[in-house]
Amino acid sequence: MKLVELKERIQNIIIDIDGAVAVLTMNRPKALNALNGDTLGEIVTIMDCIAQDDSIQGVIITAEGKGFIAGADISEFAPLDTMGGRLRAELGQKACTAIEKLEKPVIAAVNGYALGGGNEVAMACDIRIASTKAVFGQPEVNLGIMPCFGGTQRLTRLVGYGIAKELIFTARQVKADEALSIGLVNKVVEPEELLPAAKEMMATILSKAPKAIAMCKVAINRGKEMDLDDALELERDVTGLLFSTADAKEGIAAFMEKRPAVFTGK
Ligand code: CO8
Repeated sequence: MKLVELKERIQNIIIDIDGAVAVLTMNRPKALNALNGDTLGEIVTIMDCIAQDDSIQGVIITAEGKGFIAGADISEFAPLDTMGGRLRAELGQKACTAIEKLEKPVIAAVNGYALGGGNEVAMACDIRIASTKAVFGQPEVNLGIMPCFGGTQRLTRLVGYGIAKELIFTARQVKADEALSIGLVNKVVEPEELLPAAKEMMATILSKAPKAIAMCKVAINRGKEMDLDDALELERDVTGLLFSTADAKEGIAAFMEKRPAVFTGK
C-alpha cells in the first residue's frame, strides 16, 4: 500500500507528503501527544508502509502544539498488570525499532517536550534537530517505572553510561542547548526554523544515492551491536552490494567525467 492511501486510516498522526518526504506530525496536542496504544500501533503501520513505498525516500517526525511527545500515555497505565506492562513495553519498543530499522533516513524535528517515550521515539530517529523550546528527559522513575521503549539502551549509546544513568536516575529534564552539548541532538534552531531546517537537511541527504544512504544506516545501526571485526565485515559486505547498483556506476562515472551525478535510486 502507498502511504497516501494510509492517510485516512490514521487518527493520531497527520501524514503530509512533500515530494519524496513523509512529514509525520504527532497530533494529540491536548495530551501533549502522549503515546497511547493506538498511536504506537499507528507508528508501526506507517513505518511498515513507508518501507514498501518507493515514492517515499525520507521521513521527518514532528508534532502539533507545545509538546513533541510527553511520553507514553500515563492514563492507560493503571489497569496494566505484569503481562500488560510487558506487552505495552513491547509495543513501544516495536514502534521505536520500526523507525530505527526503516532503511530510509528519519529526522526528528523536536518542537517541545520529548519526555519518556517521546525522547525514546526521537532517539530511534537517525538525526535529531531541536527547537530552542525543546525539553528532553526520561522521567519514568517519578512514576515508579523505567524507560522501556529502548531508553536504557539508546540513551546510553548516544550519550554514554555516566550521563545516561544521571538523566535516568534523577529524571532531570534538559533543555535544547544541554541536549546539544551531550550529543543527544545534532542541532538547535529557533522554533520557526525547525521544520525548514529538517527539510533542508533531508533534501541534502536525498540528493545522494538512496541505496548508499540505506546501507550506511544498516552498517551504522547493526555495526554498533557487533564487535569491530564483525562490524567491519558487514561494512565490506554492504559496500560490495552497492557496487552492483546503477547509482554507484553513475556516481563514479559522473566524478570521472567532471559532471554532477544523476541518481535514480536503482
Ligand atoms: N500521558 C498522558 N497525558 C499526559 C502526558 C502523558 N505522558 N503528559 C501530559 N499529559 C496531559 C496532561 O494530563 C494534561 O491533560 P489535561 O489538560 O487533561 O489535564 C495535558 O497533557 C497538558 O499537560 P500539563 O497540564 O501537565 O502541561 P504542563 O505544561 O503543566 O506540563 C509536562 C508539561 C511537564 C510535560 C507534564 O505534562 C508532564 O510531566 N507529563 C508527564 C511526562 C512523563 O512522565 N512522561 C513519561 C511517561 S512514561 C514513558 O513515557 C515511558 C514508560 C512507558 C511504560 C509503558 C509500559 C507499561
